[in-house]
Order: sequence, then C-alpha cells, then structure tokens
Amino acid sequence: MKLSCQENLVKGSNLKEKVEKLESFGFEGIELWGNNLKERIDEVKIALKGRDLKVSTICSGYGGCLLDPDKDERGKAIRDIKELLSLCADLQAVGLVVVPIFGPPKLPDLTPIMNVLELEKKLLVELLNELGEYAYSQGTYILLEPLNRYETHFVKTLNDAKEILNATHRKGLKIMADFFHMNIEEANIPQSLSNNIDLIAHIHLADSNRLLPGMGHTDFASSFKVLKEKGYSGYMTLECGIPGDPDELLPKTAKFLKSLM
Ligand code: LER
Ligand code: MN
Repeated sequence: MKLSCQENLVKGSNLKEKVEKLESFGFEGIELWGNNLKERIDEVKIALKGRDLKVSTICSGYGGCLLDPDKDERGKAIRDIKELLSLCADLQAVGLVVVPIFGPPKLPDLTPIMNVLELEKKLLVELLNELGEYAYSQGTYILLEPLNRYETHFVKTLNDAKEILNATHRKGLKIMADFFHMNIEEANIPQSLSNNIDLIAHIHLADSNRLLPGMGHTDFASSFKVLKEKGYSGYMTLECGIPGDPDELLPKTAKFLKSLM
C-alpha cells in the first residue's frame, strides 16, 4: 500500500514545493485535480522530475455529465474524460476518478417502459464500455467512485459499482473506495472491501467526520488488516479536511497510517 495526498491539502506556493514537502512527510503519491491540468502539465513534470513520489491519480475535473439528457453535455464529459485519461497515461497515474452523477437524476422516468435507474444504468454501461476501451488503450483506468446518498442517488456502495462493472466488458474499468462515503453507506466496511478487492484500484481516506484519519470514529485498523491480507498494493489518497497546520498534521497522519499498513 502506498500513501498519497490530494494536492490542495499540502502547503506550498507551487507544485514543486508541495511535492518536496509530501515526500519529506513520507508520502509516495500525489493526487492532482483534473481541472486545467492540461495547461499545468509542464509544471507537473518539472515538479516530479527526479523524485520518488509519483502522481497516484487524477481526480475528476471534467465538464458535462455522463447521465445528462442533453447529448452535448454527455459528449463534453466523454471528450474531457478521454483527454484526462491521456494525461493519466502521460503521467503514469493509476487512473481517473469518475463519479457517474452528482445529485438527483437528470434523465426522465420512462415508466412503464423503463424507470430512471434502469435507464441510467443502461446508459452508464454503454458509456463506460467506450471510456474503458479508451483507458485500456492508454494503459490506465477509469476509477468509478461510489458516493454517499447526500451527494448522489446512483452508485452508492462498492456492490453498486461492481454491479455496473459486471454489466460492462470490464476493460480499463476499476472501482475506487472512499472511506467517508463507505462510513455512511456500507453495512460492514472491511467485509465490503474484501468482497470487492479484485476490482478496487484506488482508495480515498477520510475519517467519519471527513477530517484526517484518526480524528473521527472510523475503525481503520480492521479495514487495513483486510486490505493487507488480500494483498492490496495500490495507493490510498487523503481527501479530507485538516483542522490545523498541515505541516504538523500531515506527517503525524502519515505516521499513523503507515503503522496500520
Ligand atoms: C466527492 O465527495 C468525492 O469523494 C470526490 O472524490 C469526488 O470526485
Ligand atoms: Mn472521494
């Protein structure tokens, strides 16, 4: 298991400073936001040159929406996601974190022919087949992220994500598990991780209150034990609030997490 951190959580006036800092704190990866990443690609490459720390993943940053009734909005999401997948390949990142839809449905309910969830599933499977094929051709992954019920109505658990992926050709497609969302949606986090381990290629870390791991009531030890036993060797990225000085709290958190890995 390798520890990573989202770029916005670490102090520094530029990416080079952030990368140097994270490496000195014991992190092995950094997760970049996809927004405007194309324009920043040279800065990213310069910041990482000669470093052990790698870009673990790219998190969202695409426009449009895959499950929008407007074809142009879907087209925009598809174009942007493909461009970000190419950047993942260029940076040798594991993949791009993709959320199918935030909030309530946008598609119409076509009952009795098809209800909205059936329609969303059919459309998502179709689009993931296209995007997964592209990710595969680039040697990277689409990392499908389930969110909690307050952020989406669709794909909320690891099993929901597995059900979607099982309906695709599965090429270039994996699941990413976020401890904050799992804390709300999963009945048993270690069990869910164990059941879906073959599909999990990335993890987001936050405690039950979405602060740094160790600051809430999530039992990380039991989940890390399962991940260790099952041979999970991917990255885990901090995506959480830091109530204090990151220069003090990030190294402490890295130490705590490393002791569980
Ligand atoms: C949103 O809550 C989240 O967890 C992000 O990783 C979505 O890209
Ligand atoms: Mn997340």
